[in-house]
Amino acid sequence: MDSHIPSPPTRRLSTGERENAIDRTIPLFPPAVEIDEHNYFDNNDPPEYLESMISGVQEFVKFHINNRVVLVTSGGTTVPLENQTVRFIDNFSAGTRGATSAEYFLENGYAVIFLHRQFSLLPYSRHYSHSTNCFLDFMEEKNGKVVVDPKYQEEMLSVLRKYQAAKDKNLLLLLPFTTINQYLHTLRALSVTLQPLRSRALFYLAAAVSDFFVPLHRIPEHKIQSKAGGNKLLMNLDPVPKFLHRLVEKWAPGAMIISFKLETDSSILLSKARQALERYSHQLVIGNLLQTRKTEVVFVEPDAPAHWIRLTPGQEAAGVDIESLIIPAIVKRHTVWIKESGNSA
Ligand code: PAZ
Repeated sequence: MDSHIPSPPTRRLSTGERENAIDRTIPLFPPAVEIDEHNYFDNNDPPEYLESMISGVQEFVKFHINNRVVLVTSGGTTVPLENQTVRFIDNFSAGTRGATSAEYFLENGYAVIFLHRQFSLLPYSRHYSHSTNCFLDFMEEKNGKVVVDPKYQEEMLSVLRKYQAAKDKNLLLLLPFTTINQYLHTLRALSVTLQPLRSRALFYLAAAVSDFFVPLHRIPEHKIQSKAGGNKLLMNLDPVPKFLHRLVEKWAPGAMIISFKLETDSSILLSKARQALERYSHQLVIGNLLQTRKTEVVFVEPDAPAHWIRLTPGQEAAGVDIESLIIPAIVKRHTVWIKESGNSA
């Protein structure tokens, strides 16, 4: 054995002790109330582009005033650690759930506002843009020109037609976010803008939203420096206010609201989903586990037993999207919601 190999550092690195991890048994933060809303939005500036983004949304809502419109949120929010951001904390989500769901909502006659993490997967282009699905692999050279490989012609034509139809009929509005602050400001402004649609508006909140953040007044302007001696970086994060109840009660009264609950421990999924439903008083929580999210989800709604939606092994092997089962089940519920509210469409 080589006696010159230095012994592993023992003091400077975290030992990863379990007692330092976030305790998942502690009760959830209380839902945000009016004062929390003021505190957050008065002290964390809106993104500069928000006004012009919202005027685009107003046009879209006017255009679809008699149609069903779904707001799909997708991808993870970031928490910047510096104002001129080099480092940030991220939330897991590739955007597959959101992008795939948006396609099935379009197929079911909805206009879609797609509020997504910038550079995450988008409806239609998702089929060809992921690193495991590079668009170049679908191309070939023929007589000095780039053409689609005949093997993929049929599939690509079908995707292209749906994409073009969504564009031509002005059915898809893409709005990006990156940080938790951009997401929250945009979500609030959007919700208010969708109010004229009343119960025809559907919120499908699939984005993975940060639970902790650094408030504006504590974010350093420049890149955090590491010092000689390898000091630890201690982070002091505030809880992100839970605005879902404000959304249900104040920002989007009358709309149907669906949130997602992601867990990794199957023994707590159902209770966490039920807890969220009771706390925020919305219409549906869709629970999913990180490990199985592409093959099973559970619907948790008021006064009903939990309802699992699962792909059969045959559907899984055939590459069926679970969203092709989720969205029709939601459309049915939304139809009832609209009828019961006395609205049409
Ligand atoms: O984007 P993706 O398909 O990789 O993941 C989707 C998901 C698991 C983030 C989504 O289904 C979800 O559960 N969103 C809510 C996450 C949360 O509990 O905050």
